[in-house]
Amino acid sequence: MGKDVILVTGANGQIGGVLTKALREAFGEQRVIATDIRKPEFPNAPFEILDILNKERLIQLIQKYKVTQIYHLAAILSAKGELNPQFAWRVNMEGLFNVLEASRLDQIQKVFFPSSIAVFGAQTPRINTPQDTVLHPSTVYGISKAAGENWSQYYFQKFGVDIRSLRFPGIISHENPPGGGTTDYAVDIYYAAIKGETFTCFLRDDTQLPMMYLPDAVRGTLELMDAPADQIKIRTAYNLGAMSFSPSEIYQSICLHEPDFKINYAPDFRQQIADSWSASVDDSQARADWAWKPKYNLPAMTEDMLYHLRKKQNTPEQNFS
Ligand code: NAD
Ligand code: AKB
Repeated sequence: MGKDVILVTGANGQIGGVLTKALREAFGEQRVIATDIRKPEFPNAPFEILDILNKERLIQLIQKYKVTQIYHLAAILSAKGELNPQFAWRVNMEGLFNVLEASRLDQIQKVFFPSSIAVFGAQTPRINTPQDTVLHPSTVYGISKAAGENWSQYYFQKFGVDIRSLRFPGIISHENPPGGGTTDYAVDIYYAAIKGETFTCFLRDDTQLPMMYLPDAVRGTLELMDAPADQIKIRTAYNLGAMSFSPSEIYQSICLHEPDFKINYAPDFRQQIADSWSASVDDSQARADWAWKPKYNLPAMTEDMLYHLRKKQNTPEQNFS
């Protein structure tokens, strides 16, 4: 992997924490500069405070560390974004512009920008959503991701910035907590099961959504970024699938391990957001172009999540909440 130096924005988030670890294993600890607006709980390898709205500081860090690649994860997610739409738009769009412009000016070799199933909307075919389809998102988060996909393609076509992107489904992980999305229930439900609490789900029992276990999302990101540039045929963002399930189905998969676990349903404003998204996606283009293949289905993920959360619960120094 040569002399690449990677800067990660939003590195303390649900995906950022684990992706940064994986990048450090691949490129070397000192070659991956984690950045975020807030300090990590346990700072170790290179970390810098960076508000992505501060373009001068971004450029300063790129020059200080001689950065060659950027993984731009900092964003405000769907549910949190609806609470303050103008702020979410500013962080998501101005933040992306700062990364794109800094990448163009400083000749960054590769950029990763995660998109989301939030780009889809009520007019999008809900089952097996095609790669090329109607994008009329209903949230400010989805609008910012759809615009971001097109800006990414623009910077690739116009300026040759090698920016690559995936439409992540809802991500589930036992490590860093999720940051304010519509799919967060699918993480919270495992914590409730382990703590022996009744879980109140903010989505209806039959709400099918595309989901993915974080190890698959991290591997997919590394594989996309490692693929030869001429294999990357989609310069907006690739659909990426792994599994689809409803709250009732994830509940049943947990009950196979925790038979006394109880759930009830109290749908809130997030139901409308979920109803506007896909139930499943067609990711055949990612499979064809750079050999994408998920490893985890719902039963395998449930077994692994419960194993890791039980271990965390039994380790006193771990913050289990
Ligand atoms: P998260 O909310 O857990 O983490 C985002 C991080 O960005 C946080 O650590 C936060 O402190 C940081 N941040 C917020 N504002 C910032 C600013 N102004 N400057 C710098 N940092 C700032 O999100 P995540 O789940 O880790 O998602 C990472 C990326 O992946 C996002 O772009 C998100 O849209 C995308 N994505 C996530 C999911 C998912 O299910 N987690 C699904 C699809 C796409
Ligand atoms: C959210 O629910 O906002 C995210 C996403 C699917 O982008 N998890």
